[in-house]
Amino acid sequence: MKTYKIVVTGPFNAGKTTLIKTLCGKILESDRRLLVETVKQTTTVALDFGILEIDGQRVRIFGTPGQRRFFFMWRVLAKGMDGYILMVDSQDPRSLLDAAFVYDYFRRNFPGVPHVIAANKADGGNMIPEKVMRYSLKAPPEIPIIPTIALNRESAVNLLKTLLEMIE
Ligand SMILES: Nc1nc2c(ncn2[C@@H]2O[C@H](COP(=O)(O)OP(=O)(O)O)[C@@H](O)[C@H]2O)c(=O)[nH]1
Ligand SMILES: [Mg+2]
Repeated sequence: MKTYKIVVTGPFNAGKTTLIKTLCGKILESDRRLLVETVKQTTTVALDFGILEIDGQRVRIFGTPGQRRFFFMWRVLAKGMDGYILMVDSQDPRSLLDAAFVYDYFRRNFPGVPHVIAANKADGGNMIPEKVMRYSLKAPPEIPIIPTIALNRESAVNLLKTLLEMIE
């Protein structure tokens, strides 16, 4: 059986842990309580890990921590990856700068690795327009920006399948 290593990255609160839970069901997670109360009470500090089978292929998924102070983990997790997903909260324009920082890091350090951008929380009313997202992230035209609902299995699977097709 063919096995893929996929990394899910992006800023704090974008929906990375949610996506991996939706795809894999049970996952190993490392969320810890935040010392300060923000939009959510816990955050991923080391990694998320889940595994699933899709169309006869095995996919191992690693989620990175979002906060910059844990960014030394990014390189560790990215080693040997076949592709990655950049998760962006399409309802939160303030997170675009952080998303651009993460994306820039990945493109610089892992050039040529296939990837897609998930415009997550597409179930909300006020999505950042695709053009604005592409411009802010400096995403090349050939990189798909896919409206995604990480809470929804069909949407999550569609996102992953799009990426796997780019790898083959
Ligand atoms: N409405 C909506 N909320 C989402 C979606 N995906 C994630 N969330 C919520 O966004 C918050 C952050 O998700 P989480 O997976 O912890 O983000 P992470 O920091 O990137 O791992 C949580 O409250 C999720 O329930 C989505 O597709 N739609
Ligand atoms: Mg997380």
